Amino acid sequence: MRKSSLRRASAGLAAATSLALALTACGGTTKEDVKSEGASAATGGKADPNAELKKGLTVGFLPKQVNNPYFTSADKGGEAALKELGSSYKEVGPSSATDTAGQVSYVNTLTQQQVDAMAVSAQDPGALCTALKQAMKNGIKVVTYDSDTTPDCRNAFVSQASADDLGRTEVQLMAKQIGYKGEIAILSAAQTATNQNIWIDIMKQELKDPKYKDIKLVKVAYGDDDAQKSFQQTQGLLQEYPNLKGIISPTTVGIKAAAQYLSGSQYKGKVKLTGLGTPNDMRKYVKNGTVEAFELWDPSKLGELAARTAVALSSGQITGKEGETFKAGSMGEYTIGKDGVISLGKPTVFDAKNIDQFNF
Ligand code: RAM
Repeated sequence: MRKSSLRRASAGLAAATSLALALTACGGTTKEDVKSEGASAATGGKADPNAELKKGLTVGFLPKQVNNPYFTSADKGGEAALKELGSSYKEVGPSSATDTAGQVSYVNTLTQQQVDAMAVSAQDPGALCTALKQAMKNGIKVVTYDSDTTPDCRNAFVSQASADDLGRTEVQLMAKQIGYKGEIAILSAAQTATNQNIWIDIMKQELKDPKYKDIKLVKVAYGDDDAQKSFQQTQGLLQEYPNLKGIISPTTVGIKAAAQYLSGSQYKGKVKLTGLGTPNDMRKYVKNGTVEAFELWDPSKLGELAARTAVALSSGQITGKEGETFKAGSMGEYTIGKDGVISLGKPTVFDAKNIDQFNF
């Protein structure tokens, strides 16, 4: 763990400890409740697949970053599902994707407000753990979505697509576009982001296949899901590596900023760009020849599935154990996989042929 993360984590620990004392002292939760909830927090006891879905619950959404259109779309999907299910939605969260301490205090706020469940996209795999465990001890169900913590810090993780699929397909898309030859770079989000870091690890594994022997990954840069920083990092990559053939940006903020930079530069159409973006952000860059193909899932479906998972957990239909199944309304039936992971499905690849069929 980096020093700053350590500092933040211990600040989080202190906050969560005093919160626990405050909660037990004010009588809302007794020590016995805390103990028994704590023992079953990770597994949540026994699932009853026939349990009725509860109404009147409150589910708090805590994205990595509130002013990111990707999360606006994801959380709207959560809000609509909760409305349909007769429960309430609220959203809190930091405006910067590198404000881990802020995320910790939002977890504590939701715990203090005694929400029934929270859906969290983690900026850092470990930093939120103490606060999330405290929430679970207080009977709150914790679902991570988009970006996970370690499995012991939540009941279930709603994943956008398998990390393996995402990491490998991004390399495959890039390799095709550059004819399996040349230097490439990655423009990521925050250096601590769980989701991006897993995808990057898988990209590196995929690149070990002999068919990519003429491709060289020269650098991983971090734009922190900040448009301006991502734009500058793209510019920096091209200055530092004049032979660069392509950039993979596994973040909606990064790919948009990189497309904007390339589109107005001499590199337009020559330096290839792929990764994860929304069709609405990328449409103009596909149409003007800056970008050939990129991919994503539907963020609103991810938010919807996170909300439905939170309600199923709070109703006791599932506990987060591998093999449990539940019906996610019109989305159909989902089965919980290894380590409590629920996968939304396969990503969609967008290009000039299909991009106009999508509006998100
Ligand atoms: C950004 C965020 C988010 C990621 C998408 C692809 O909006 O980093 O976590 O899933 O990109």
